[in-house]
Amino acid sequence: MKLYRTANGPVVELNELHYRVPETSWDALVTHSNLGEYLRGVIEKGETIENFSSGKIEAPIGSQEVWAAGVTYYRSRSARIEESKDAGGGSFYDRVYSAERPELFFKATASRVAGPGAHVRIRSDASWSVPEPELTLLINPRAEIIGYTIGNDMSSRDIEGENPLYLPQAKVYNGSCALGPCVLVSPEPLPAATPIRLEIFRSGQPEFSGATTLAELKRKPAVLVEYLFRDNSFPFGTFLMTGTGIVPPDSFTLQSGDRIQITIDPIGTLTNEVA
Ligand code: DO4
Ligand code: MG
Repeated sequence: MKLYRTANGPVVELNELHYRVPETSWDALVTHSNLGEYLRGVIEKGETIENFSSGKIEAPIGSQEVWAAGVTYYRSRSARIEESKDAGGGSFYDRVYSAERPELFFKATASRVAGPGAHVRIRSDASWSVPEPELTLLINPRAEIIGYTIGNDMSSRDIEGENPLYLPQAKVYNGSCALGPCVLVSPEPLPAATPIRLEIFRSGQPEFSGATTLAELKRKPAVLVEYLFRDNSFPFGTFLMTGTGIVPPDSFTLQSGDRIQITIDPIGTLTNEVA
C-alpha cells in the first residue's frame, strides 16, 4: 500500500486504484495504533477516486522531524575521508563507520522539506553541493517502522569537509531535504537486493547516474531506530534517512536548474529541481 499526502487530503493506493482516506490529519495517521490495518479497512470499503493527479502530491510530512544517519555505506566513508583529509577529519569517519554507535544527526523540520516536483536548494555560501539519495524510514512514536519513503539529504561537501563540526551548516538549511513521493506502508523490511538509483540531468541531458542496493547498507534500520529513540521521544513520529551509498565524482557539483531523480522501485521516483 502506498500512502500519499495530497492537496486534497491523504490518498491510499493499492494495485493502481486510489482511495480517499477519511482521516485527514497526517499526524493522526502516523501515530495511529495500527496504520496498515486502518488503511486496509479504507480499501475494503471500495470507494475509489477517479483522476488521482500526481501534480497535487505533497511531501509526506506533518509535525514529524527528519533525522539522518551518516557513513552507513563504504562509499560514503571513502568520500568523507577524502573531502576532510586536509582538515585532519578523515579518521573520525573511518572510526564511525566501524563503531557500534552510528552517526545520527538532525536533518530538517517540515518547513525545510521539499515535496515531489518542488525545488530543493544549494547553499549560497557553498561551492560543492550534491544530492544524497537515501532510503528513509517513517517511524511512529512507539519506535515501530511503519513505512518507507525516498529522501534526498542535500549536502554541502566543501563545508562539511572544511571541519566536521560544520556538519549542521552543511546539512540543515532551507530546501535542504526532499521526501516523497509516497510512504510505502509496510512493517516488513525491504529486501537487501532493493536498488537505489540516482540520475541528475542538466539542460535535459544526463549529467550523472549511479546506483547501489540495500545490501551495501552496513547497519540494520532497526538498530538505527533503536539508537535514535534512546532517551529521545517523538510524539508525532519521525523520519530517519539511512545514509547515502551513491556519491558523484569529486569534480561534480550541483547547479541551479539541475533535475534530480531518485528511484527506489517499490516506492517510486522522487523528482526535484535545484532552485
Ligand atoms: O558525516 C557526514 C554525513 C554523511 C551522510 O550524510 C551520509 O553518509 O549519508
Ligand atoms: Mg546523507
